[in-house]
Amino acid sequence: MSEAQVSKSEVSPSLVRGSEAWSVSEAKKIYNLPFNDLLFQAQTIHRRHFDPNSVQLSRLLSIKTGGCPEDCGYCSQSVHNPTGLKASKLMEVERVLAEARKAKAAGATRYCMGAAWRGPKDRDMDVIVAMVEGVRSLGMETCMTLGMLSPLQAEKLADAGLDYYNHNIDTSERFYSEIISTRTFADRLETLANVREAGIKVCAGGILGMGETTDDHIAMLVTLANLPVPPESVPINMLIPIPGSKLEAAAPVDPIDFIRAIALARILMPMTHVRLSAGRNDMSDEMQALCFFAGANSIFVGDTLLTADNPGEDHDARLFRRLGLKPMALDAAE
Ligand code: SAM
Ligand code: DTB
Ligand code: SF4
Repeated sequence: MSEAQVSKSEVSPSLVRGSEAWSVSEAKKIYNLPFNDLLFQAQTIHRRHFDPNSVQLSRLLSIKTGGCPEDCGYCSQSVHNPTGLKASKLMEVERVLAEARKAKAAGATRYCMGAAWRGPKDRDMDVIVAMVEGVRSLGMETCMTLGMLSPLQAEKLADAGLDYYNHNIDTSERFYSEIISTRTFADRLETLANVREAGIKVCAGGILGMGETTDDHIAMLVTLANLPVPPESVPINMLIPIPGSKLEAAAPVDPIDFIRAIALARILMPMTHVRLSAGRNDMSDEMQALCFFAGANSIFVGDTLLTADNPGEDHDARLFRRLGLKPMALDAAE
């Protein structure tokens, strides 16, 4: 059993089927527990594996913005979405390192670099490798999200010392084609397999609030939990509706459903860092507090994500004070 896997015996026996893979019906039973029972289960499991008052801090940087050929309906950076975003070229390594130094000084332990690509071109790999090496030498964990990766590209990133690769499955297999047509759910799983095979830690999650059902939330989390090795990090994003994108008018997700999904992620993947990811700007402090209680233990800090707004340092510092939370130290974040 891998480090990220945990036996089902940790969940109340009435919820356990006995074999190792989670079934959708088991997950549904957990998801539909009375809210207090669900949160109690999630918090109990959370405490077995983590300090319940520590939250891992990651910082994002868009190293190549806009002009992306993929048609992800939610994204500000797709050429298929007339969002008015200005495209830019791949950033220079020195600029990336200057930003990473600032993030470290502000308490972030993981630096995540994102590019609006279908996948990296081989000609970009040397610059990407230099970014990974440079950020690592600052003493931060490194994460990249560059789109699809071939086995060879994954190996190159692993050799550079990349700690994590983010590639989201985004939603359930059933709902996926409603959101993206230029690459398939199976393509996503293939990149995740290439990343895992290369020995890089996996960060994979999705978005809630794109018009999917709660069954899609459950199915997405079961797919993640049943990967041969579950992801070390699972970002749960709440859709940021981007004006001009296909999903600009999507009905917002019910906050209680969102919190239930966080709790289910914690129960299905007890040792994973569950990140309360995009969309915190549209969440009350009280909703975020319930997400932490349900088992979320990672956030993005800083006033921007890739292109969209995030609560700034002051707001998060106040939230942490109000809740008695502290930033997770790097050794506990690994
Ligand atoms: N181009 C790369 C890719 O798609 O793999 C990396 C960057 S992409 C922006 C990373 C992830 O951010 C997406 O898979 C999606 O889950 C999330 N995301 C993008 N736009 C979002 C939005 N408007 N609201 C919430 N999450 C979003
Ligand atoms: C993830 O799941 N969320 C982050 C990260 N992985 C790369 C990205 C959120 C993007 C939010 C929209 C934007 O900033 O454009
Ligand atoms: Fe491109 Fe990633 Fe945005 Fe999809 S989510 S359009 S792949 S940048």
